[in-house]
Amino acid sequence: MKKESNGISPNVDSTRMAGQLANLLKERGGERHIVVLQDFPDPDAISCGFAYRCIAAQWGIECDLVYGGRISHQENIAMVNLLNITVTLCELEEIPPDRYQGSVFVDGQGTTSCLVDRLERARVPVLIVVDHHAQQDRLQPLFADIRPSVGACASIFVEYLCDGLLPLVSKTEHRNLATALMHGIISETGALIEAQAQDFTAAAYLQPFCDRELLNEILHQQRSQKVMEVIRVALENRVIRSGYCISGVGYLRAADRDALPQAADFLLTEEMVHTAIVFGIVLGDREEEIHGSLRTTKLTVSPDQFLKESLGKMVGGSHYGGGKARAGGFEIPLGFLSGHDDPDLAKLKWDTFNAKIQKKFFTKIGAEDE
Ligand SMILES: [Mn+2]
Repeated sequence: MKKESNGISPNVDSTRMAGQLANLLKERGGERHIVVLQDFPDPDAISCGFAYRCIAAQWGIECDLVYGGRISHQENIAMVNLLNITVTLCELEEIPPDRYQGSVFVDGQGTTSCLVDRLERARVPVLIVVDHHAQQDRLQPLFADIRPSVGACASIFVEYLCDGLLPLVSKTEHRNLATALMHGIISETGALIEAQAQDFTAAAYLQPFCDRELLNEILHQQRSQKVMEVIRVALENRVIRSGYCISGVGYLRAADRDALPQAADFLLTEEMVHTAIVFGIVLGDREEEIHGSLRTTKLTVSPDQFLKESLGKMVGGSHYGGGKARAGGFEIPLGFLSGHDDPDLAKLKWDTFNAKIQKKFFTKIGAEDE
């Protein structure tokens, strides 16, 4: 086993993965790839996309980091701006078939992106999937590295870096990359509390290259007034039963969607509360949807299972929600009921969905009539 200069020894298995990935990149040299991030990219996904772009550039591969929804969390906006990471919102209904020679999925397996169908219609081959969520079978990539045991997907990319795919040196781009990956690991693992051994190993490798001042600046963005307002409403509307705190916040703009997980994080800080769920109707570009966020500190609550069992499936067979350790989310399209209404009808619509969703969760918990 070879020893890196900083004392981190890569494991044999990951060295093999890095080798396979390098072979694939060599074959695909000079191409243009689309790196698909989830619709609402988080720091883990953004840093992985950035890492892939830097790695692939060595084989003359150009990459667009693309998402289909929105980047709304103040920390994520600060991250892409301060670390100079270009990410692109895909607004095209159809992706021109000759634009990309391959797609790459990081921190997801195609189930959290609205771009998958569009890429399939454009016949863009799926090249690579690197993820740390449970195995899903939506895509058939040429190269897959799926490791649910790792806390952050960013840690898998750090392994590739130190296994020789792109040894970091002291230059601005690498400083930004190391800082992005460190932010990805920290935010994905609840400030390292949920981190696994691989995540600490990765963080140790990044440490000499990471810019602490920049990281500090990213982590201490102040909340917008809108986010504060959503948190206030969430606090006011909350209902607590058996340790579950559930709150509907009504209508909110797509730009403020990220207020939902932030409100859930905040509600989770109350005494006796172990699980917080906050949801609202988000006015998207085309359609209204219910968006919700779940946060839990209880080991016996699996967000994925809880949301799937509480909310069930839509007509097409896919679930309304899912999650990972400690966190989850859900989206319910309003379909025919979507669209601007007069205030009375809008209120009626919200009241109905609010009551229905609360009932589903409280039934699941067995606390309907408290
Ligand atoms: Mn992740």
